[in-house]
Amino acid sequence: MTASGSADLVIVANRLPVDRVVDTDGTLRWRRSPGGLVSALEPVMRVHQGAWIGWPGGTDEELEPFVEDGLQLVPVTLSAREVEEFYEGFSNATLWPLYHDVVAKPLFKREWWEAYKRVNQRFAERAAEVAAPGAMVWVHDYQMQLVPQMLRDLRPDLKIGFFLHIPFPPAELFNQLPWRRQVLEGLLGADIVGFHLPGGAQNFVRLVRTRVGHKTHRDLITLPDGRPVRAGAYPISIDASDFEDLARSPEVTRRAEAIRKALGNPKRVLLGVDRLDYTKGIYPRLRAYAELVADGTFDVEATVFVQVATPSRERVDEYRRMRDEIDMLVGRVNGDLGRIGRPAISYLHSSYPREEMAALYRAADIMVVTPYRDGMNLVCKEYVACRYDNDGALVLSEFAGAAHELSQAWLVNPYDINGMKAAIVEAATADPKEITRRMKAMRKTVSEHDVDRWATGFLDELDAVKPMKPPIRRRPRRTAG
Ligand code: GDG
Repeated sequence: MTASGSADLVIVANRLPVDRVVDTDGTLRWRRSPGGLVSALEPVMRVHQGAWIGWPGGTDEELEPFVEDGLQLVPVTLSAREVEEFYEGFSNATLWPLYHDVVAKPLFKREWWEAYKRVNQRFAERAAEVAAPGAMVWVHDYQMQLVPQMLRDLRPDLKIGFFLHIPFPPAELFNQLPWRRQVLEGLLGADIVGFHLPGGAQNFVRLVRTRVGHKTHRDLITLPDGRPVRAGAYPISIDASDFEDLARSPEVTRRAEAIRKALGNPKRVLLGVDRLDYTKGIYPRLRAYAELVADGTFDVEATVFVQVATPSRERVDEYRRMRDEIDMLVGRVNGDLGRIGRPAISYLHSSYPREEMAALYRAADIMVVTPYRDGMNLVCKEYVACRYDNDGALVLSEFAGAAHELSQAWLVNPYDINGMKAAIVEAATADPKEITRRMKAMRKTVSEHDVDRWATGFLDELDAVKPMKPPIRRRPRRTAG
């Protein structure tokens, strides 16, 4: 058992919630990274004297723990080789495609697995050092699946929760992983293993029963020492009121108007916003739209598709290939179908401040979100939160976790190009009353189930976990003689 620290709540995530900024004079400072997870956890972090453990970006740099804006941050160093093997390799070229329906072929490399184990052990050791006796530790996402058990071995007194932000695949896919049993055993170190959807939790429980052989009953797993592990669904969300406030602000309102004007005041703006990732279904969505322009359903003088693709994982081969494919498609579509000052697709490979995102959401008549597979998808919830006028249509893939909550969207199968085309046309020609009815219902869901409810819901359940009594050690029997 490791000596304990003083944090009552420890967050373990691949990244720290700050980005390093180097000023023109060369001084280093940290800027809070935008994102729901940080703002959701910030209030509880403050109440609980929380600490956040994560990689600060960069390589081979030993940084001491530091406090930024009142948050205790504990950096974990990665070497250049570990970034390649643990992060780009095992996390993003093995687990990411495997857990997303094998949309791309997962690569299984033994040296990547070794790096994954090594880095997970380092994170677990850090958590063991900073957690107070009996503290809650919340471990996040697919990069950290071995941390729960590694941490429990070091600190059996802790309450450990795990949340997976991406889908958890069915046995038929998961079983491809050469280290499937070790990953399941790693996760079983937690008291609660959380997923976005009940289906993910069911896949996990079934795999534990069949692969590891533990007893299970519904969402409960009982380990041989009697410790229960609960698998549950905790659908993540956004800070809905914050997004709505942003969307209502005069700056964002003005910017939304300016965006439409810059686009030539078209009758209709369609929008896609995604990290440039092969799971997001950007290619089939743009193809579907291009066919609608080609067959005359939409005219480039009246309609435009704005696609924001935020740069992501640019050193992973599969991402480079996909970027080239999309560049080529957009170039061809605009070359064939665009007119001067009127591209069919306005394509932006760049990332923007949150205000600009809100302005884009405000400016768009139809939001098109068509992942092949997505754990949840926050973009569609952000769009809904920004539509305080109850206007705007959402076309949403049935394979996004969010489709389970936003059933009033125009749901599509991204593998079915004709189906997608039909849904886009339906959304574009729907009666305004119908659009309002659907948007109102989705807004109710998003405002009632916000990220704060997600975070407190999970942590309240973790807090209620009863610590296991340490096993009674029997004295060895004296043998006569
Ligand atoms: C994973 C799971 C799950 C994007 N571009 C910019 C920007 N963004 C923001 C969006 C949104 C977030 O990034 C993307 O979240 P998603 O949920 O859509 O997708 P992933 O990044 O794949 O997230 C996903 C999520 O984890 C949470 O559990 O929902 O299924 O894959 O918030 O707004 N933000 C800014 N500029 C950009 O250019 N400021």
